Amino acid sequence: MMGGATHTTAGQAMHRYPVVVVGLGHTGLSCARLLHREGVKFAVTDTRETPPCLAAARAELPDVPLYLGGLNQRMLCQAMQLVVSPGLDPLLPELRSARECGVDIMGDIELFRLRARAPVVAVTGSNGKSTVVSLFADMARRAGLQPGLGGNVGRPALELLDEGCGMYVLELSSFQLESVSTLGAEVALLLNIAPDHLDRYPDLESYATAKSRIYTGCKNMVINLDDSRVRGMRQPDTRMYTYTVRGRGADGFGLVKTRHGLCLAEAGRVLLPISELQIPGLHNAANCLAALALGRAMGLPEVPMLEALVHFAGLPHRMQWVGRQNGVDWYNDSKATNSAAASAALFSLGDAGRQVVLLAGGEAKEKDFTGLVQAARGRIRAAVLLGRDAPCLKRWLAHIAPLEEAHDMEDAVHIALRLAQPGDAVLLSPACASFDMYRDYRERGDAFVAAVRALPGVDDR
Ligand code: UMA
Ligand code: ADP
Repeated sequence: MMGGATHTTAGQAMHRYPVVVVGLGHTGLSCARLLHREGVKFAVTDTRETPPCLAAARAELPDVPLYLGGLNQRMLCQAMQLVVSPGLDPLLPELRSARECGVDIMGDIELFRLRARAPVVAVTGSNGKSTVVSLFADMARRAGLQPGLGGNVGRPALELLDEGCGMYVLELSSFQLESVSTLGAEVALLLNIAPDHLDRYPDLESYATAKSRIYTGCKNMVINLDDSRVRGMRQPDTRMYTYTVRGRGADGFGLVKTRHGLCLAEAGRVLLPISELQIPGLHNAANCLAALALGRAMGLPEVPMLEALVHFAGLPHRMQWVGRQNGVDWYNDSKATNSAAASAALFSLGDAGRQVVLLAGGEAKEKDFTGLVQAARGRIRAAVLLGRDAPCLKRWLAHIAPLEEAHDMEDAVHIALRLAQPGDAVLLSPACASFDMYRDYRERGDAFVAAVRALPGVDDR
C-alpha cells in the first residue's frame, strides 16, 4: 500500500491521514523521514507530550502534523496503515481497536524489508545479539564488504538504506519481529531463548514465537544446537549451519580440546584457541561460533573472520573490566538485564576460579530467578541489592550468601568494597532492567564505572 506518493482515489480521500506513524522515538523519526521523502501523506502521534525525537522532527519535517500527549482513537481507526514503534505494545487498547477497524499495522522492519536491495543478515535472541552482530559486521568489513549495521543495536534499520551497503546486518528484537510478515533474510539466527520481556508477553512461549519469526522465508538458517527451543525450529528444506559449545559439533561449528586448551573448530578442524579471544566465558565462545557460522553462510573468507575474533575487545557494559584495586577486579555488566545474562557472567568468572561480590537489582522483567540462584550458588561471596525489585531478589538469594541492600550505586560500590577480598571480582550484573533508577543500562553502567573510578587507588590501565 505504501511505497510511493499518496493515492487520491475516492475510497481513500475519506482518510484524513492514510498513514499514521505511532511513536516519535528513533524508530518513529526514521519512518517519518522515509515517508516524507517518498511523498506519502501522513501524521505522527505519540503518547508522550515531548517524545525524544520531537525537536528533530520539528526541525526537519516542519509540515508533518504531530499529535502528542495521547493516541487519538478516531485518527488511528480512520487510517489505512499504522507504522508502530517497537516500544509500543500492540495490545494497547487504541492499537487493538484500530486493528479491529481493519487498519493494517506494520513496523519499521517491514518498511525496511520492502526496500532493501542487498542481502540481510538477521540476528535475534535473548542475549548476545549486539555482541554477535558487532563481531560479524567486523568480519565482513575485514573481508572488504560494506556492511550496514543497525536495528535494535542502535541505528534504526531505515537509516541504512541510503548508504549503499553491500549487506545489511540487523539486530532484531522480539518487538520488531512481531510486526514483520516474511523477513526473507539471506541468513537468520536465533541465538537463544531465555526468560525476558515477560512484562510484555503473557508467557515464554509467546515470546519465543515472536523471536522464531526471524526464520520466516530465510535462505540459510544458523541453529544453536544447545538451545532445545531453537533446535526445534529447524526447517527441513532450508540450508542449515549449526554450532554447539557442548562438543565438536559434527560437521558444524563446535569446540575441540587440544594441547592449547579448548579451541573453536569447524567439523572438528581447529580454527582458534579460545585463549586467543579477549571476550571471556563459554557464552562468548558460543557467540564467536555463531558469528563464524553466519560468516560461513555468507561465504566470507576464513582469515578475516578469525582476525575479527582475535581483535574483538567486547562492547562496553558487557563484562567490561573497569579496574583493579587491592587485588579485586571490578566488572561492569550493566547490559545483563535478565537472569540468563547475569548467570552467564557468574559462570564465566566462577570458571576462572573467582569468588564474586554481585551487584544486582532494578526493574525485574521476570518473576522466577531459579536460574540466577543456581548460578550464584558457590560462586558469590555476597550480593549487594539495589533498585525497585531488590526485595524480590533478596527473597530468591536469601540462603545463598550474605546480602546487603544499597540505596544508590555509590553506596552499592562502597558496600562491595567492604565485602570483597583480594582475588575476588566485583560484578555489576543486575539481572533486571534499569528504568526504575536510570535512563537506560548505559547510564547505570556509567554510574557504576564513575563510582569505581572514584575509589582510592584504582588501577584502570
Ligand atoms: N513510548 C511511549 N509512547 C509512544 C512511543 C513509545 O511511551 O508513543 C515508549 C515505549 O514504551 C518505550 C520507549 O518509549 O519505553 C521507547 O520506545 P520506541 O519504540 O520509541 O523506541 P526507539 O527510540 O524507537 O528505539 C527502538 C528500540 N527500543 C525499544 O524497542 C524499546 C531500541 O532498542 C533500538 O535501538 C531502536 O528502536 C532502533 O532500532 C533499545 C531497547 O531497549 C536498545 N530494546 C529492547 C531490548 O534490547 O531489550 C527491545
Ligand atoms: P543483547 O544485544 O542480546 O542484549 P549483548 O551482546 O548486548 O546482547 O549482551 C547482553 C548481556 O548478555 C551481557 O550481560 C552479556 O554478558 C550477556 N551475554 C552475551 N552473550 C550471551 C550468551 N550467548 N548467553 C548468555 N548471556 C550472554
